[in-house]
Amino acid sequence: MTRSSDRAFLLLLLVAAAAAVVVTADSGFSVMEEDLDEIESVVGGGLGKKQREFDYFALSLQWPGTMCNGVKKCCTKNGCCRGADTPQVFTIHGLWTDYNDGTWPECCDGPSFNPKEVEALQSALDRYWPSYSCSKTSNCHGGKGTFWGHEWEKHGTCAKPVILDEYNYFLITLNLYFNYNVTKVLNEEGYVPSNSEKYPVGGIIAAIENAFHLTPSVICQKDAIKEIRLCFYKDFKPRDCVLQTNRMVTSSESCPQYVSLPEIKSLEHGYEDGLERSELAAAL
Ligand code: U2P
Repeated sequence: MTRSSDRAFLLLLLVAAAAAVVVTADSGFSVMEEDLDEIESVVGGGLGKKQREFDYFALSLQWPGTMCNGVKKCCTKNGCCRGADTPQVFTIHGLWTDYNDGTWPECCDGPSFNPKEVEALQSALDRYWPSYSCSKTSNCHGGKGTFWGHEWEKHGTCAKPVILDEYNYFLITLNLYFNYNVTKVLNEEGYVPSNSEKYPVGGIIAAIENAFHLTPSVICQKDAIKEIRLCFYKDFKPRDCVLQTNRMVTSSESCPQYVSLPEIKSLEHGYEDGLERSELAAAL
């Protein structure tokens, strides 16, 4: 698809998504928030246990500069390996359903991932929701499959009664992602990718708080930002993420006071064992 047809597609997507969010949020709101807490509504559990309805959404975004740091080998589906098209922005990890106590339901009752359901969103998903691995990801049924299938089955199936099907799970997630542009907010505040600068994590959190009126969760790998999570009520209004509990953010994922936002390397498909094809060609 060309850039301009891509833009037209995204515009259409946003219009459709806005409508979907309104419809879905309305139906979600036919039950009062307090009642939702009361109702031990069973959303089913692929793990064989009953799981009550979730409390809020977390949109988890990944930083490719950190995700691609340790990549040893490229393959076609790895988002790190797109050469000049390697993402230069935070990309989507998933839209998660969380409980206020820092735990979450997962693998709820629902259909397995069906790629046909999201064909209309394929171009946006490829670009903004890439996997950063060549390996297949575990699904909820004991097998392995795509990253998108993993996210839908593990988290999307638990989003009832707000999100009822796979297509809307992906559409609503893309819509939130486009409406809450973390990369733009950080860049405008001077938090730009760099392999030498360190930024105060408090400044990064404050920039997002000011822009979106929510307190995000920030996840690190050593001192590099790996993920930023934005949280939303069930009507998709912004809310603070729950204070990071041990289960949500293990000690190895918590950030130091000063963090980096590593530059994004553009690896080529032929990249293997630390040697890019272009480097290999130059060496011969
Ligand atoms: O943090 C490690 C993995 O735990 C899952 N997670 C974390 C926090 C949260 O609020 N909800 C949640 O599901 C994620 O699992 P994944 O979707 O990657 O399988 C997260 O990566």
